[in-house]
Parts: sequence; structure tokens; C-alpha cells
Amino acid sequence: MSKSIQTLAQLVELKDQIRRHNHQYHVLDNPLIPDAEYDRLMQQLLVVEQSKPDWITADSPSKRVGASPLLAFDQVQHQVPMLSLNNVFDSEALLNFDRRIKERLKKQVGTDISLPITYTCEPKLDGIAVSLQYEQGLLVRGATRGDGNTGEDITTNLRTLNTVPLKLLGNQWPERLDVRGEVYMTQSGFNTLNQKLLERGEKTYVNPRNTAAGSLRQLDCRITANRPLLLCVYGIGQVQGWQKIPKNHYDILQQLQQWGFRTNQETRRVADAKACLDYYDQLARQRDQLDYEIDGVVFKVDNLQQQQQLGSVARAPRWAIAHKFPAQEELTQLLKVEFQVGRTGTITPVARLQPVKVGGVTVSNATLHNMDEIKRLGLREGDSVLVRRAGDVIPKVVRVIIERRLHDNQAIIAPDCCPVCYGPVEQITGEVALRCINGSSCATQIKQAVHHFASRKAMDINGMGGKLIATLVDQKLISTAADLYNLTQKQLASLERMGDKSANNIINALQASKQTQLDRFLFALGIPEVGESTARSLVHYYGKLEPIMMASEAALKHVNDVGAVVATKITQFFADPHNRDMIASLQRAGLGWPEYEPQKQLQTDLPLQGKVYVITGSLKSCKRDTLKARLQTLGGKVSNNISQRTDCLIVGQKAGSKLNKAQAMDITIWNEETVVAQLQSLESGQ
Ligand code: 9MJ
Repeated sequence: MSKSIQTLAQLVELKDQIRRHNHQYHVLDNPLIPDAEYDRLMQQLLVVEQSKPDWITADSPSKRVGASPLLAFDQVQHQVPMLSLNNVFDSEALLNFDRRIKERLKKQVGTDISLPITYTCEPKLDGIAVSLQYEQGLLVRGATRGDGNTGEDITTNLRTLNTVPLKLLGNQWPERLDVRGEVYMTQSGFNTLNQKLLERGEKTYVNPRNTAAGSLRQLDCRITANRPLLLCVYGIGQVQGWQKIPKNHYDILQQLQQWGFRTNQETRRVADAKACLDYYDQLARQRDQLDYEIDGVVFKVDNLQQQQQLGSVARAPRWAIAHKFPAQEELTQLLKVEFQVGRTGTITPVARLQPVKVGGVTVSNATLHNMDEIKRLGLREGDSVLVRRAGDVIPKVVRVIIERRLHDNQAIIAPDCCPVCYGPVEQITGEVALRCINGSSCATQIKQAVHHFASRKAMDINGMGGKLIATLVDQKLISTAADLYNLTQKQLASLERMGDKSANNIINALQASKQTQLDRFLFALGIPEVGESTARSLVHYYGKLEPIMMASEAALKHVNDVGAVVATKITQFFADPHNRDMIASLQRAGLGWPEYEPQKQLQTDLPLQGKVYVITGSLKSCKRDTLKARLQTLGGKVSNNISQRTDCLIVGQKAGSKLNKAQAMDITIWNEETVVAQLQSLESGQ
């Protein structure tokens, strides 16, 4: 964390610190601190230097852009320096930027200060800045930014990117042209690559930016060629012999697009600074849905003549500014690791963190998935950790900052018994997760099972919330969901903070819940892998409870939505005497539902009627449109976005944020093989 700078010695230390981080980030592709902390250090340096100009030295990091180039690549001189951007972090600072521009233009060329400035607004991609040199329309050199004046020659690597034109399209290109842009990796490309590295037992990358940097600076360009990198361009450097130079930045982008470059689809031209703020708000809302990382937006004075009049200061143009979003990665301390028990007994480690703001939200817990993940991270209690909250997914510990570890930090050991009921744990076959196998007497599992049973989409028992259920279980008034129906008004009324009236309401709600629907009841039982949609399919197929309880795995697989895994879970659930007893008790308590004729032979409805599917990633066996048509022929709907209404996400290769979202929302996920098999069986009318 930054301390205030009072003395020259402290300033020297701050500059050294920034230099070290610069080297880690730009040269070694291995940042030790989150970008946000680096920004804070740099901001602190700028503020000190502004208030004490005598202290500014020529070698100050504030006077440089990026870092020295790696010696492994040849060096390239940029004819026009590759500048970086100054940052603002709030709307007031942006409006000040706009005001300064107008004042400067008035002073310089007498522009009327009341006239608004037209800006081009662009997302700020978090990638690697590159410059591409074209001569007579042919790519002759590609380079990194390096220190802004000298970069590394990475032509061979850049030539492997499909988005880098080797020859410009169209004609009437300038004799010489430097095109500038950002090489980046999509979130889905990053996920797939890391998954592959993990499977091969290799080191994974921390984030897409760091991965793009590592991929671009490979000495062997075959490695670069296999990485999912993209180029998006946002400007030009040196130009010679351009007959029809546009007057505006926006028009330059359009021209670049016509020559075959990708520009960002979200780029807009707006009439004034106020509209820039609207753009910022709109993009901040969109940020989670984009499949690439942006760390803010860039506003550029659109008129090129005005840009020239404004010029540049040491490291950044005066005519552009980056308005940053709240950082998605922050540094904090791991206080301890706790093990949580889920509804079906899965034991998951959870990181308890020193609360920290990440992406505008306070984070104090992060998922650690399983013991393998803890081992992979090399995590110990008390460690400084980098926490990431990208998109709307659950916060994650991405890595340990080993350099900050104290010697006596405690290793994390897997529990040898259930942290709640102290019962035995076992490793689930084929999975890394640990599980408490004491389901029927583990208080946490009982509480969660009852909570699920009473929830809105299940039995919908009004007033039966988590707190009340916890009290009932802790006081041993219930040990299964069936016990709820034996509770008396007197027992409930005697509980703390529960009066006669509330107790009556609960009894009435329990009574009212007894007349239900079979699919709700099935869902309420909490059979692993059986969500609302599968419960509906089972009822649609069998019509009654008893045949479902007795069905074999092979028979269940004929039900729409039910694959081998789900079929096994269903038969296992009904084979367990504890579950059969509970169902019998519930029926004795008077739970009932209308029964239907089994639909298995009739099939008047289409089998996927009412089901909503989302497809993500690239498919191997057929075109996306073909799959869509097949689903639709069977009555299914295909939608573009994951929502509460989605029944199932179909994932191909390189699935990205939709997969994370679906997992977070507990939506059924099918891979391509499952879908194809399901469709084949449905289409053949089985
Ligand atoms: C990024 N990173 O997306 C600039 N940038 O313009 C955009 N960077 C830039 N513009 C001048 N969209 C210097 C840097």
C-alpha cells in the first residue's frame, strides 16, 4: 500500500519500486501487484512531482512509457513515439480534462470556449500495444511498444495472427503507414488455453492480458500461432504519401477497417464530454457481457487538426484520456480457509479474505473449488493473494504473492472428517471433491436439504426460511423435510422470536403446501442433478411417482434430459432406504398431486416443448445453425443469452463467460456429445 511521500529518500524508494514493477510487468510478463496498485503508485509519483517540480529527475518512471525491450528480439525505432494514455478515475476529472482542452484551444488558436468538443469513444482493451508498419500496402514490420521510442521486432509472431493483414485490402494506401492497436486474447480463448495447460501439467496464466503478452513474445512463432490472439486497431503513427488524409480520428478508423483491419464494434463518435460520460456508464454496464477484457474507455478529440494543436506531453497525448473502470484484480490477505458442506455433502474450501473492493464490490470470500486448486496455487493461511472478480462470476483467488509470505504461514490441510458433523469423508470417484457421506445426520446437509425442499420453486412453504430451519434442526425438532409436517403450533410458538400468529401462519403454509404438483415434489426431494426441467421431463414421461422410483437406469435414459450420469443419480437416490422412508412419511403426512397418463407412447407434444437452450463455443460435429434447427424441430427454443429461463447450456469448444454464468446459476450444462446423443434418440422417436 502506498505511504505518503515526505522526503527525497522516500521518493527515490517509490521510483525504485515502480521501476521494479515495470520490469516485472513489461519485461518478465509476471506482474507482482495488481494493475490498480501500480496505477496508485504511479499516480502518487505524479502528484508528488507536480507539487515538487525540483524533485523531478530525467530517469523518473513518469518520464517513460512501458519498459526497455527484451534483448532476445531485434530493436525497432518508432518513427512517431508510441504514447501511453493519462488516466482519470471519475467524472469530475473527465470534465476537467474537457475544460483544459477547451482552454488550451482558446489560448492557442482562439477557439470559442463555449463550443463543445467532439470525441471518439473507444473501449480500452487490456492487451499489448503494437505497431504495424506497411509499405506500399505490404506488412514489413511489427513491433511492441517497448519504451515508446524503441520496441521489439516481433514481425514473425504478428504475421501468425489472422487479424493482421499481410497485404492491405483495396487500394489508395499511403506509401508508408504505421498502424497501431492492441493484441489481446478473448476470455473464452484464455479459459480454453489455461485448461489445456492445466491438463498437460504446465504453469497456467493469471489473466488474458498476461497470456497475450506471453504468447506474443515467444521466440518460437509456432507457439504464437497456436494461441487465440486477436488484433484490434485504434490509430496510426507515421504516414507518408497519403492522398486523401481524413480530417477526423473516427474516419481514420473507418478507413483502417476498409483496408482489412478490425476496429472495435463499440466505437462511437459523440458530441460532447457529457455524452462521453453516458458512454462510460453504458460500457460499464456492458463490461461483464463482453468476451474480452477492458479496463476502461478512451476518449479522443475527434478533429485531427485540434489533436495537432493540443500536442503531447512527455508520455501521453493531451488530446486523449483513459477513463478507467474499477479494477478487477486487487491484493488482499487470506485470513483463513474454511471448509463448507453443500446440500449433497460436497466439501468445498472457501477463502476468508481481508475485505477488499474489487470491480466496485466488496469481496470478503472467494471460492477455492477443491484441494487440487489449493495445491496448484501453493496457498497458505496468511498469504498475500491476488483476488479477481471478472464479469459477474464468483470472486477467485488467482495467485499467491510469494514475495510477501512470512515464514510461519500455515499450510492448508484437507479435513479428515466433516467440519460440521465430524462424520467420515470420502473422495468422490472420478472427482477431486471431498464429500461427507453422513448425509442424513449431518446438520448442514439437513438444513440445506430442508431449505431446498421449502423453497419457492419446490414446495413453496411461505415463511420457512433459512434461519427458522436452522433453529428447527439445531433444536432437534426436525431431521428430515418430512418432519416439518409433524411440527405443532405449540412447538413453533415456543421458539425464540416467534409469536402465536407467526406459528399459525407457518402451520397454514405447511398445510397449503400439501397439495402440490409432482414435478415440484420431485425437484424438492433434492436428487443430485435433477433440476426443475429434468423433474418436469420425468413427470411428463412417467406421469406418476412410483414408476419413477422403480425405473432402471436404462429405462430412465429414454427420458428427455436424462443422460447416464443423471440416471445413475436418480436410481441411487431411490435405492437409499433413508430417502424411501422420507417419501413414505411425506405421503402419510398427506402430500399429494394430480397424476397424469404417462406420455411415453403418446408424445402428442413435441419432446422439447417449452425448453430454452443456449449454445456457446464452437461445435465440432455440426454447424450451429444445424443444431439450432434440430432443437427447434423438436419443440425447443434457442436463445442467445443465459437467463433465469434457460433450461440448458450447450457447450462446444472454447466456451467462455456463458459457461461461467451458467455454472454460477446452476443451469444444466451439456457438452456436444450429450446433445448429439439426445437428439438422435429423440429424433428416432425412442
Ligand atoms: C486501447 N488500449 O484500447 C489507445 N487503446 O490511443 C485505445 N489505446 C491509445 N486507444 C493512443 N482504444 C494511445 C493509446
